[in-house]
Amino acid sequence: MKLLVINPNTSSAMTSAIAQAARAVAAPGTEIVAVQPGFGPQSIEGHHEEAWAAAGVAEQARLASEWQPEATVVACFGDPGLEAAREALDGPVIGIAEAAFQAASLLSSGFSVVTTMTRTCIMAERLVQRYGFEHQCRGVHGTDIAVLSLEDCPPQTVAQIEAAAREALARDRSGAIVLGCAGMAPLCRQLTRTLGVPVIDGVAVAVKWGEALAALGLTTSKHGDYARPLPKTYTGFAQKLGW
Ligand code: 2AL
Repeated sequence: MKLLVINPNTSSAMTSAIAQAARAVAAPGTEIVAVQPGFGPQSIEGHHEEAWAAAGVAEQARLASEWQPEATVVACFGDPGLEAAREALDGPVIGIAEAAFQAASLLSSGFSVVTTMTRTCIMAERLVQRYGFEHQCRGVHGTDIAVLSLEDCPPQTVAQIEAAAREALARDRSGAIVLGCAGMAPLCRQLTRTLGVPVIDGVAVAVKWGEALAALGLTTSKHGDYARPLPKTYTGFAQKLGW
């Protein structure tokens, strides 16, 4: 099967790292196709950037609607453009934040999120509320590590994330850690070893659930709001991106 991974930011180094993390967990018969928007910010650490990233995901989902991947993963922790992609695509479309919250709530009675810039914490907290995980998520913790500094992650950055996770586990009395950025995917195994608790990388979980749902023959419902967007005229640079 072909599984599309959309990195909503425009860092090609991060797209490659995410693709590698996805391939590391994918089944032998799964081909990972990794893409990024043709425009927009190199990293997503605020509302303005996230708005552009959502448009970028809509762009990539529109382009992918021509070949309809069997499953799709939106690989940024804000899940930007997730529902737009569900309208465009027939296969399951999984956002890494939603997937990670679901996995963490199956593995622990409560989890903590360790993320990048402190200013992104409110975005993660709103996602927790939107998806209904207020009772399982016991805290969202910023590290003030910039997303792009994860591309070439030095040992002191890994140590900083590990320290924040340890503090979160103690302070929140939680049993699992959710990594709050797709750029942290390559660190998951190492952190699982050193922390001794389930560490959830949403990219890995979303790939496996995309595969599982597709294998079960399950697709995105086209009954209701995830039906194809209505045909209408798009203008400006989005001219070719409508239906
Ligand atoms: C992210 C992410 O996953 N990709 C990105 O550019 N920003 N998330 C985050 N919390 O910083």
